[in-house]
Amino acid sequence: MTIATTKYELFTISGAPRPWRVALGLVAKQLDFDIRVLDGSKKEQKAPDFLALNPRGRTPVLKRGDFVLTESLAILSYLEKEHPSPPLFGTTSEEHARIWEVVSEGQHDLNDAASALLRPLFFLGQDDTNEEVRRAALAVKCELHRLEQRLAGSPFLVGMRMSAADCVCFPHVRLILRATERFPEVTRRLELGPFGAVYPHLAKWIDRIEALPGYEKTFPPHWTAA
Ligand SMILES: N[C@@H](CCC(=O)N[C@@H](CS)C(=O)NCC(=O)O)C(=O)O
Repeated sequence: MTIATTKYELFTISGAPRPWRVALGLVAKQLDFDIRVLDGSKKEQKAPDFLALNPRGRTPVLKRGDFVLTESLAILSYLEKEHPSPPLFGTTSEEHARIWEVVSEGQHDLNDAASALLRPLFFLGQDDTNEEVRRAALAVKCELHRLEQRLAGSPFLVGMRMSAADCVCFPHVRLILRATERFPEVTRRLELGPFGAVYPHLAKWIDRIEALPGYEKTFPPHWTAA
């Protein structure tokens, strides 16, 4: 089979940050793709037909014909090789390295900080009276402050153009914004909101990415249904 002409299929779970990274990469590269949303509450990612694609039972999975790939960063890297323009990993060595620097921070520091805050807020019904929530909010503020400083000097996290750094960090930041929308009082007491007032550059960056043609396809369906 010639996979070059076959449309991409992206398997995701609504609101899950790692598959959202890939969806943004596909949108940034203006690639056509079908999105297959698995129901995490029904554990569809652990069903036999999905385990046949990814034995770890996780999303994202990108499928193109017979070619199946897991791991968000590997998929972004694959898309870059397949479709070099527009680039997601820069054009110079310095830019390439800087993008990887922010990608790595997003993958580890931002991801860990955001998960530690969002899990208790969204899934455990906790609030700012909880010591762990307050500690997690401090780590999140530290990460958001770093990103805010970057965006004070350029429209995207690394330079003038959307890169893999934006694809990786955006979903985590958008989920934090979602928390400030869902829990305005709690997040205000945690000094994370109102988001646009506390993080004006991040808010404009979110608007910039949300204005990309095709962005709406990446948006978690259950957020619009709610
Ligand atoms: N290192 C993987 C992590 C993938 C991952 O943890 N995916 C989550 C969604 S963000 C998932 O599918 N979780 C479902 C589960 O573990 O059952 C990547 O970057 O793609």
